Amino acid sequence: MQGVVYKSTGSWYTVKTAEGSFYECRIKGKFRIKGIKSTNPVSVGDHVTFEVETIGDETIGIINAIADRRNYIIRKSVNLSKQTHIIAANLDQVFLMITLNNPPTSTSFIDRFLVTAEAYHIPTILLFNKIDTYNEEETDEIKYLAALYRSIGYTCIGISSTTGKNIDKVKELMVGKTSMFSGHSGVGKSTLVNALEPKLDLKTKKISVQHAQGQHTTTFAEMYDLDFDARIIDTPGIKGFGIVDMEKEEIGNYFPEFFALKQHCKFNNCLHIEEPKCAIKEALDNDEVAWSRYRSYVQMVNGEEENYRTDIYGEKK
Ligand SMILES: Nc1nc2c(ncn2[C@@H]2O[C@H](COP(=O)(O)OP(=O)(O)O)[C@@H](O)[C@H]2O)c(=O)[nH]1
Ligand SMILES: [Mg+2]
Ligand SMILES: [Zn+2]
Repeated sequence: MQGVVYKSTGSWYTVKTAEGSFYECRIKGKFRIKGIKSTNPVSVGDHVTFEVETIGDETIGIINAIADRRNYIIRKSVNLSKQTHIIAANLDQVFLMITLNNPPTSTSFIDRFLVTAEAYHIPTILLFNKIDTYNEEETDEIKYLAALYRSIGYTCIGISSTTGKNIDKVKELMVGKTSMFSGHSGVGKSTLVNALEPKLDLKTKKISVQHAQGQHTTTFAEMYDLDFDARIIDTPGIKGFGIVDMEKEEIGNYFPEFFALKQHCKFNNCLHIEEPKCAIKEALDNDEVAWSRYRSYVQMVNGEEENYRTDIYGEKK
């Protein structure tokens, strides 16, 4: 039989078939997936093949194959440096929720997130939440940001999860797809999901599983069906995609507006920092590339952490 993994607790996997039945499954033997050293071979969102076995009056599934992943997101395992934990697979899109204040979301955080999403090949939509709370100046700042990210090619929507403003637009984008909501704690992810489907009443509780060694706890993702033909993956306690290892030279490729220009740089290995005749720096001087974006880029190339808030023009605040 075939199905999609909706939940995993490390040793058991809940798999839903196309007919809509759920099976509790285990894995047969040890899986090795090419190129990934992962603590969990199967993750939420995986398409798997399994055989049904009946032991006594208990029916369980034995997973024997995983389909190739369209994409996946990982984070480093807490204890083992080289190992990674696959959080979720086969996402159609991620919604990054942003608020100006309560809590503040910096452009540096947004850009880091977008770069990682580009690297993982996951389309991102920016949701500027809590628009019911902003004064005129703050509304202008949101409009500026939305225009900036739209010009790069990202869909941006101003919403209010509490008043319901533009929630229908979010719904429309979700139909037929598997989505994930990300953003800092407090931006309104749970409130939005509850607004999308009140009866789901998303379990905000953490699904924590204590590992056998008792060294640390791990939180697992879970997939939910919404009644307008949409699925969401909830990742308790994980605000973004975690870390991804990237070569310096690679980072610029994940800034779409830089990538579009880089063929015009004099040097084809241009890092857009010190090099002469750099198309990105020229565009920056002509206000065709945003300073905040360039600043985020330089921070990433230099391996700096996002540790202070910048305003929309990239000035320290
Ligand atoms: N005014 C206003 N408050 C909101 C909105 N969305 C969420 N909140 C509030 O922000 C707080 C955090 O929301 P929550 O959904 O728990 O955030 P999460 O941590 O991202 O899941 C709660 O007090 C919500 O009521 C909004 O659009 N407008
Ligand atoms: Mg929440
Ligand atoms: Zn350049």
